[in-house]
Amino acid sequence: MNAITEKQLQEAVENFAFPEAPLHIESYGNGHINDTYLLTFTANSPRILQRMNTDIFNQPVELMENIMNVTTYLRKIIVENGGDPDRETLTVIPSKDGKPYYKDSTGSYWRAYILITDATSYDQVEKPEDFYESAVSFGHFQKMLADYPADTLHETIKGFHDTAARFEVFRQAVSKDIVGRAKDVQEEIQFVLDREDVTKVFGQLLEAGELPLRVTHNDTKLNNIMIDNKSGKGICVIDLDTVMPGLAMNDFGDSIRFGASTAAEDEKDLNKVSCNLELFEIYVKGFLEGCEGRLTEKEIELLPMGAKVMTFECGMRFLTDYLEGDHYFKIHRPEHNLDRCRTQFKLVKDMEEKWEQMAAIVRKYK
Ligand code: ADP
Ligand code: GN1
Ligand code: MG
Repeated sequence: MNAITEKQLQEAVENFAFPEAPLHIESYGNGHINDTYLLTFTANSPRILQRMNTDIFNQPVELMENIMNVTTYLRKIIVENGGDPDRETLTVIPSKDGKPYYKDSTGSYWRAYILITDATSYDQVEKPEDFYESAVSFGHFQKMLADYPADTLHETIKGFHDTAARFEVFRQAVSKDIVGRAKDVQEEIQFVLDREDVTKVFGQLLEAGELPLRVTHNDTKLNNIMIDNKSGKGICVIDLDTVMPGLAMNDFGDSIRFGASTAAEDEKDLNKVSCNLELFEIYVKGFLEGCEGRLTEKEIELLPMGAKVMTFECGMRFLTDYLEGDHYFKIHRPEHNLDRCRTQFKLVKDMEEKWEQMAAIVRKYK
């Protein structure tokens, strides 16, 4: 995506139905995909403004239709349960012409949300309790959407967690080698090639009818959940761009790859990176509680595989992006995607070594 100009940002701000002109606008959060701003006002509560990444989400109108439908559905359940829908799900602020997005004069798409205040989105686990709460919330999110009409959802990114298809894209990136980086990352490339079988596990089970497709979040990293500052509870699941039919194990697994790691996703010192089994166990417990008994025995048994597949897939995606010249994930230094890829592969290796222990932990909660 092009850099956002001041004029473009102003145009977007002026075209949403905000109660007054913002006092202050700043870049916000650590997401890898959208351009996020925090807007503060004199007499009103803050708002989030985002330029959507249409290189990645190339059907922004359909995407916003998904978000409107899913949040309307969730609001109803939250109200029935006596909750506060403005804090417990995303609230879309319409544009001045009544749409859930604004298309600016350069063709960029924008959207705005109520900011969930007095809550934090964490980039790393600071307290195990927060990780537990995130697990309950992501499990509960899936449970709340269990009866959502999945066939009405647009597929916002085709084959988002089709790991085998992503493996083919990776192979292409290696063979094209458009920025000439392949020679420097042979070890990482070999790491992927050695594990082709990992990319096929879920696809084969799905085809054999052994796994249910559910409405899942598909991007369950810790910073996509707001933890209430006072109660410590997981208050709101955010970043709903990839809510689509998917696999329960992948939602579990993506949380593990990010939150059960002992280091940041982009840590350069790999000695610091491992999968913390205490955090793994905490997440298993919380996620299964949140799902309220809805997962099948097979799904539960495959939770460790979800962790491995999602970590492997993410590492492979970072490496693919590095080989393709860093066009997908936002980077903040030249080798950022390579550093991220290496932490993921270190985690995969660590999970391979801890495989029996991970399986034994899951068996305790079956
Ligand atoms: P990306 O797809 O780039 O990750 P997100 O929608 O996750 O975009 O937003 C990036 C970050 O902005 C989040 O991790 C969170 O910190 C913050 N954020 C986004 N929406 C809200 C919201 N409604 N309330 C509070 N914080 C938010
Ligand atoms: C992206 O949007 P964000 O930053 O929450 C990505 C995820 C990756 C993650 C890696 C739409 O998540 O799939 O797992 O980065 N989202 C998309 O940190 O590709
Ligand atoms: Mg996000």
